[in-house]
Amino acid sequence: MKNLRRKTLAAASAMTLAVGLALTGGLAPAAAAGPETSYLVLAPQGANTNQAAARVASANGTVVATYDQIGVLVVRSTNPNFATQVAGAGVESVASTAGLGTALDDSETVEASAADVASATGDPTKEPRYGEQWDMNMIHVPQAHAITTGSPNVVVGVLDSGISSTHPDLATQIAKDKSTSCLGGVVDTTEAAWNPTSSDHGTHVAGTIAAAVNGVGVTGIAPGVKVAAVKVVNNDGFIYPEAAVCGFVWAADHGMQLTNNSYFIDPWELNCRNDARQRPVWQAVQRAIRYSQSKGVLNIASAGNSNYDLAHKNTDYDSPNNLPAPQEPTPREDLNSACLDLPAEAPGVVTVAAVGPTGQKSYYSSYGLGVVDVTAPGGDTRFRTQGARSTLADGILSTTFNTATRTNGWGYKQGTSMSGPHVTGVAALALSAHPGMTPSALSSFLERTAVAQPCPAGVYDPVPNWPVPVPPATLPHNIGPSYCSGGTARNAFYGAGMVDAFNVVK
Ligand SMILES: [Ca+2]
Ligand SMILES: [Ca+2]
Repeated sequence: MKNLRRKTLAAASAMTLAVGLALTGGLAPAAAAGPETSYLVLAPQGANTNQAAARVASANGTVVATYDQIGVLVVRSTNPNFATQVAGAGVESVASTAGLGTALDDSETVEASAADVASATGDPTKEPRYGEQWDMNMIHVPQAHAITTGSPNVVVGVLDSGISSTHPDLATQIAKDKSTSCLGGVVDTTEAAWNPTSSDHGTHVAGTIAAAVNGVGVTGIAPGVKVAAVKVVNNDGFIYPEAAVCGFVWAADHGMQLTNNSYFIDPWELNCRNDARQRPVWQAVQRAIRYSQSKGVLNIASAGNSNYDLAHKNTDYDSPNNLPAPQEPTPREDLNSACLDLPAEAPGVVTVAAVGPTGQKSYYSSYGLGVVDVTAPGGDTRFRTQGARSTLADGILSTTFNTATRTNGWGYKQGTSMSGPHVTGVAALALSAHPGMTPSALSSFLERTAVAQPCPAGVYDPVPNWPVPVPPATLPHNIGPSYCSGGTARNAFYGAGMVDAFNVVK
């Protein structure tokens, strides 16, 4: 599973760190207390959390957040035996989340020069940097804006690393009263708490969805809607399950109709199917996702940047390179359906792959028949023209925030993290033009209006010998051949096709 090694390593380091802390804590001979650890405590589905809270107190835990809506408590405790002692009536399950943070797939930002300021015309194509926004032309954003730029009644939760509230292209676009940090599973609505600290990933995502048409910088897909920062990525770049739980519940309870999730928390890589300790954690996240859907939220998630077949990850083969297309690998029988990449693979979530400026699958985009629902521009800075080296301008230009110098700007990133917000922006336009659609109706509408795109024939390997013939071991983990299964109407690379901003509003 070489394609997944990087993330697995990141998660393993977090675990090592937790173990290291535990050992340090254990050195105090007289004290029974260990290091403070976060737990998710689940009450039985449908029950309130009163009984569970009482048990938490008796086991020397502190409830730091109560999610009665889904029967989940976020707890901290220094009691090394907390998980055992909290068990009992009113507690369905409990698990520590230590080591279960997943690293954000943060691609490098390449800063663009400062934007010129033009006069605000209301025409997105007159924004100073529009000439570099090939992605907006590809999904027909200017044509859509002739009909609507979106309604301020539509609020999109950006579950990410925060949004810069001082950015000239975003300051007017943020629903500040609905923005929060969810780090540690605990809501903190102060403006500083939901601004970016160590990553501008969320600022870039927010710009793609809703950067203003204001004569400065770039245009977003739906500049008439509002984005809310829901910070779930901690300062080390990890998304912990308790933050994701908090984020989904927050979005649901604050009238958001959409969330963008350009990350995934990935239990499968940690062998969750064999790990009883992890299962309650993922159950808590799944409860939160289901709850948000019940409150009318459509959640949109990126497929990942591992060039990996998500429909066959439960299979035994050393490498996709060994897979003779079109032969399909044999599924393993021990797949535990409770252990999926979340939220990308949770039922009802719109899962998004990525394409570059050619409209073909980005070299890094993960895929999977029945997993990928739609595709959208995410950039492809390597394989734009089937072998010619391309440029950084083949990434996605959006709003940035330099966390070292604390300055706002514009720059390029690429990834399914960037394609996801294109779908979210289109969904926001769709809801603006056709208010009141349920999440499932909106999801179907996005697929129905997408422009279907056939599979490339045979094995897809845009540049087999990029940039010169090199041993496979030295290639980046997400470069290599892949195989697209399925027909034109729906396939592994593009799902139902490329979302289209004009088709959803016309
Ligand atoms: Ca602008
Ligand atoms: Ca899906």
